[in-house]
Amino acid sequence: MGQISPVPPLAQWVLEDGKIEYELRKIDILNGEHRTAEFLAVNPAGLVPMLVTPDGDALYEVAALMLYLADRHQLTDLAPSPTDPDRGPFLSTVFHIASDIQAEMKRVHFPHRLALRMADCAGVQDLAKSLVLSRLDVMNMRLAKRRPYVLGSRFSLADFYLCFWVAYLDREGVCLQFSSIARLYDLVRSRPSAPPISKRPRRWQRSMRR
Ligand SMILES: N[C@@H](CCC(=O)N[C@@H](CS)C(=O)NCC(=O)O)C(=O)O
Repeated sequence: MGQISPVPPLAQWVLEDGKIEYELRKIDILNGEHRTAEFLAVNPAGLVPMLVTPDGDALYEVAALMLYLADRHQLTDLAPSPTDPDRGPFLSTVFHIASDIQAEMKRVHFPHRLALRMADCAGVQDLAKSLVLSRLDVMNMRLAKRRPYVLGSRFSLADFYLCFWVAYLDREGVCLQFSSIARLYDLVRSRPSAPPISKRPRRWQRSMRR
């Protein structure tokens, strides 16, 4: 699984953290490798990352990959088990990040996919940005109540997932506005097996200042 873009390191981090054996195959989306007949035959959605399981299933959607790996390998330090009372808040956060934060960020990066005319791109991007910020605001309020991690005193992959996107967007801009997210970010970075969250190359960053 894998390719040269930001989303794959999320699943790869779970593989590394869980010491799960895997083989990485790079798919170059800049050269359209995710649209070749060979790739589409395995994953008709044409998206990376994709994980081919030992049973031969081709899975996609990075949040699903992380949950699948954590559950299958019983990585309860990363994801509370189905009978754990923390499972509900954990799933709710992961799904919120996947569907309401990450998806909106894709619009920040690729506004032309939604705009009918080039002139509308700036408006699409501004709207997506303000939606991301309002959702980060909610996340910040939740973290202020149940702190410092998403699940209170316990780290989980939901923290890593959120911080990954904060770093990817504009870490300084987001942390200046949301103090509980800033605290979480520092904690996640200082963990002994610190996940690979870092400032993205400038060409990928988008300012998130209001
Ligand atoms: N919802 C998917 C989004 C995956 C996604 O957008 N991947 C990008 C690379 S980071 C991609 O495959 N882009 C190719 C395209 O959109 O054509 C997920 O969370 O895995």
